[in-house]
Amino acid sequence: VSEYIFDKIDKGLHRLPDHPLGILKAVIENYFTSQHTEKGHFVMFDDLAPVVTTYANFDSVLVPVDHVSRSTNDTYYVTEDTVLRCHTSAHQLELLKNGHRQFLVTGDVYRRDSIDATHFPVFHQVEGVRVFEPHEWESRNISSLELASTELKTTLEGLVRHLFGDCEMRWVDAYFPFTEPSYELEIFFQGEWLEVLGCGVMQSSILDNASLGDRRAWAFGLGLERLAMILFDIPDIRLFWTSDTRFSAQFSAGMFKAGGVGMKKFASYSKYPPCYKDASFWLPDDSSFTENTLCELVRDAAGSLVEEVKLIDEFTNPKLGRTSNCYRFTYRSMERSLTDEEVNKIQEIVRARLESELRVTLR
Ligand code: FA5
Ligand code: MG
Repeated sequence: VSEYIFDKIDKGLHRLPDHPLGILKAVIENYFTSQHTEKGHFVMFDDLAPVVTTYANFDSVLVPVDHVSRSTNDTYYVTEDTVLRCHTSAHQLELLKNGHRQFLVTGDVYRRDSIDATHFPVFHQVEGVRVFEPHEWESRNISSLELASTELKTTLEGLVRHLFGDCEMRWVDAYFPFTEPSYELEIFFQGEWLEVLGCGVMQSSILDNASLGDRRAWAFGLGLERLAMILFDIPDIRLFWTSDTRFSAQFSAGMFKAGGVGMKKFASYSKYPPCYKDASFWLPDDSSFTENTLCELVRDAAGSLVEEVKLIDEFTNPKLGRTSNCYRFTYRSMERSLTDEEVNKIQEIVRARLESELRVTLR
């Protein structure tokens, strides 16, 4: 785990009442508090520790032993059998076993991922779980699966309407090892469909493991940053980490208005100019090079000054049997203009580490 990531642990942005993530979390919790079920209110958790066992993060939610998400290319390992959780689903089984039947878990999660305006290696999720009793579907004369999936979609569509009023959204069939059927919800934002949550009907074997074999449950996991970007019109995910008061002064607890009607959006202060740097290199002959590793290296060298890392050209020389990649790095500060010297220095470090750590041959 790099210094840059390590430094983010325990920042607890979602527990700051005047931070956009804290504001949105409170709105979501209030929405679920208003959903009275026969079991009463949802129970809220927001300070479960982010270091979890590989059992909790993967096995407890049925992630196969050979699944890519387990690799060090995707997940930050702390020790051989502990990781920085890559999703809040890591807490599902433990909380069910502790007797909870409907709950939300909000927390920071960690992933090695690509770099652009909607991806960041540390982000926040809200997990929701609700368990149904046999009489709830029997009394309605429908199957347990139908009850859980219908209720799931209604609840989440209700949440989206509560947040945004009328907005363009669509359900997409998805796959998660821990739910069946599974869906993702996308919302139209900045000219593109943005995936905001994954959800589904919980696999029976998870309920079995919690001694709840005769019940049904739904679960969802939403990305708090993505929803906050839409709600407040925040253009770049790095802004959540800024200490610039031109950002923080625009947010306060209680500013949310239902459906977003009449709510003040974020007024972007002027964007500073970007600085582009390209690097072309031959990949090493083994298949050790990955984009995630590259992004991790750049994030470590540039911190939040890197805005995007993008593959712009790739070709294989058939005679040499070697592949060349050209990546474009976009550097831009959210707070100030960067100097040429500063960017050149970062890029020099990136280039040197590309050769020494990722063993590419710069062209
Ligand atoms: C999951 O993490 C599942 N655990 C969600 C789930 C829970 C499904 C319960 C079913 C039942 P996924 O990897 O798609 O799924 O991430 C969920 C959400 O997190 C995404 O929809 C997105 O909103 C957000 N997200 C994912 N990666 C990033 C990232 N790098 N930066 C910011 N947000 C992200
Ligand atoms: Mg997804």
